Amino acid sequence: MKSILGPRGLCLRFSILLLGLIVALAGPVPAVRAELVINELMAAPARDWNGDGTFDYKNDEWVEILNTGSSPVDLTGLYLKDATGDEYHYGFEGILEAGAVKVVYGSDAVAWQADHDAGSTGLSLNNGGDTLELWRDLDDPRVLSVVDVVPIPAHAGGSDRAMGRMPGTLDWVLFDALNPYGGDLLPPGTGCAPTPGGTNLCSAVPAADSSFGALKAEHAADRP
Ligand SMILES: [Ca+2]
Ligand SMILES: [Ca+2]
Ligand SMILES: [Ca+2]
Repeated sequence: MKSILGPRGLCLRFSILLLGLIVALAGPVPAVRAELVINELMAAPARDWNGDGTFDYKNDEWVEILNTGSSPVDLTGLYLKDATGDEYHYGFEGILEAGAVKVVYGSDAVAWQADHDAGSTGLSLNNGGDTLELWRDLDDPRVLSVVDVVPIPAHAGGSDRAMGRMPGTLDWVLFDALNPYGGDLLPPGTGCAPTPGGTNLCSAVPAADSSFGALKAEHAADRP
């Protein structure tokens, strides 16, 4: 009897069986996860952080992201915004290598906004408290997701005080060498120096629980 699949159909069926066998023998394919996080930020600069020779409260704000994963990440389609409004303040591009950080200054955001007819507010980090959000927004309505969100409490908005993740644990602390914080709110002070564009460095021992969950809960309790 002639096969209804024909020679090409039989060949295709054999190929599918062979592929299935190979996949079964190889086991599950390991997922490569992009682990991007907001790593450090400064809401209230009081000096020339972007190195353009002048201090400006807007241009010298900065935000740093970190690739905690084990493979490079394409940053296309990633955006920063704060708690106010729906407008993105900055759109990333380029590749971020595994373990690498990328810093965005307020002046970078102003330049991006000028190129995209998106105002001129810069990063717009409120010194009195804010929320910074990292979004993935590809031109596909199915691919819109929040990648990381960090509440910025008012005490983290002190002049030249950065807020960032401890190396290793990724818990939130203050990098407050330039303006030490002596209170007991989260994130706690460490006396360590801000590191815009560089890996966070700090050997201080932070408060027992400066995890994101604790920070978020404490910040929520501050709100009316
Ligand atoms: Ca600010
Ligand atoms: Ca400057
Ligand atoms: Ca840093």
